Amino acid sequence: MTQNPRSGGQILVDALKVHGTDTAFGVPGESYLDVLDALHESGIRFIINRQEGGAAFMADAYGKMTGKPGICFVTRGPGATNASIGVHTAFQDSSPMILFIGQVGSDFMDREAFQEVDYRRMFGQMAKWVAQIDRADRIPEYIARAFQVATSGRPGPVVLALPEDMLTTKAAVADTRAYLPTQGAPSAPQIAQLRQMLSEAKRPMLLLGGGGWNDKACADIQRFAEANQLPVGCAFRFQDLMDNSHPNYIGDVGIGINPKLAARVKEADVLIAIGPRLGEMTTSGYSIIASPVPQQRLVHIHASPEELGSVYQGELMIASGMPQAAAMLAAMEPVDAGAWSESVAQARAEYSAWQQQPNIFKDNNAPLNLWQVVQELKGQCPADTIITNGAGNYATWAHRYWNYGGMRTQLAPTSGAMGYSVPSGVAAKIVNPERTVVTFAGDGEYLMNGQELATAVQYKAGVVIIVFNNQMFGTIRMHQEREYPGRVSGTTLHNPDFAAVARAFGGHGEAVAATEEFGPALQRALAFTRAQSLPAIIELRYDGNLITPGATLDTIRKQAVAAGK
Ligand SMILES: Cc1ncc(C[n+]2csc(CCOP(=O)(O)OP(=O)(O)O)c2C)c(N)n1
Ligand SMILES: [Mg+2]
Repeated sequence: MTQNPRSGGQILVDALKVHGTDTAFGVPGESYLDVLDALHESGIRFIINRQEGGAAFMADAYGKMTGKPGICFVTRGPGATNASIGVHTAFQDSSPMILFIGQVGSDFMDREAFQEVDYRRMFGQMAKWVAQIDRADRIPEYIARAFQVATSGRPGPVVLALPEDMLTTKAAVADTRAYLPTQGAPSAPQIAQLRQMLSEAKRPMLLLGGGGWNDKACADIQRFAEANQLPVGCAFRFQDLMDNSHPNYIGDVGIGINPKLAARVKEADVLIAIGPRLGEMTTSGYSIIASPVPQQRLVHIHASPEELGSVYQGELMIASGMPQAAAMLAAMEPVDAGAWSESVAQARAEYSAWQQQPNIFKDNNAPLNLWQVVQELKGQCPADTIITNGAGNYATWAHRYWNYGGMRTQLAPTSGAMGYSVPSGVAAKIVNPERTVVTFAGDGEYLMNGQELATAVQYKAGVVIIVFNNQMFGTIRMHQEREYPGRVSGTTLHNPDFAAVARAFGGHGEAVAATEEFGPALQRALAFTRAQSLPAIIELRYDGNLITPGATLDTIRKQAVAAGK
């Protein structure tokens, strides 16, 4: 097939269209003007962000929601360094993503020219693949490979640098075919072995997590759990892989885990982990599952053969995509679940008890009860509401007390990156304009990417943002009181009026300081976001002493002093 000569930028945008790209995120730069020109009238929606960190987080969220690579364009040096937090998050979260970076021209390269960075070295450990496209006639090949790598096996980020002169060079080159993500699948003998192990179990448990899931895979796993009456836990920040209202769902295996659930994981005789890496947060610091040889008979199913056996020596390790494994497990002949079927209801009751009002509110008579706030959200928001958050103690109120409605109702960084909440919330609303999206943000966390409120207004993303204002970097303060009681250092914040900030950006803003004010404020915020397709902030002003559901700062400090700290 002969092709008319096209510029590098045009070849690149045409390639994106071949692979089904409908949306891209980014911040412009003079380094990739030819791509910007090709995007003009391309049919691809280019969401312009206010900071590259926000753009890269949005691309990560897009990848999580759609399974297609989130596309992000940034400029060299400063743009790329800003975007790096999103690349790291996409790597840790196993989200498909492609970051394109405008690079200095080949005529100036390797002189540390203006804003020049060698991205292969910079992103070496953070991305699945980093490359620079030096010839316009090879763009289709590189783009096809980028999509292939980002989505195959364990999904993750790819970084491609685009030298400026390469983008303006014309080449006559044909487009490729659309990419075809490839995944492994369990073999029949592996499923037979899994079934055999399950049939020998007395206290089996299923643990779901990781990237690469879709609706069908979640539905298949639910059928497998039902047929074998298995209790199901979800790994840290993958709590939406099973509808939390399902009778077999027994809680999230993450930070601040229900001790009864931790005991169940620890004492399981056969643990079937489907998808999670079994990282530090999911294993309570490698304690509830021992490394390298777990005490449980571990079946570990993961998309990447490199992951399997690297931290945990499973008795059975299967390299498989999630849809492939889930389909085969759904079709597996069920085992006799007589030995454990009664314990599922018991585990579920423990989960329900864990979601009841914590004592700190009963004991403190706090004017603003954060547990009640979540109950109010449950009352007013639909079950398929998407909840987003970043890092900080405030996230506990979502993780522990909200019931996630299934795939994909949670967007939260397993990388623990602050600043994820607002961009992911805005991206969720852009991708799903018909869904309700509620973002949980800390007062520290909000201001790491709160500028993306402007993006929400520009693209009419009616997300409701709840800012938990405790006037501190609370998580760090909590650790501080535990290790250095009473010596507050570097964790106090003086904040703006967040509700006024929202109004200044063109949204709706209210501050709430008492429990009974929250319900009506939420009603107004939801009505505003739905009617106007614009964002709203509800700022919660509350007593910073209420640092976690389990303990106040005062208690933590007293315990530390008593322990001789
Ligand atoms: C980008 C980034 N910087 C720093 C940290 C370390 N860190 C974790 S939680 C936290 C404080 C979060 O404060 P805030 O958002 O106000 O939430 P709170 O804990 O007060 O509820 C910090 C500084 C991080 N996880 N990510
Ligand atoms: Mg805070």
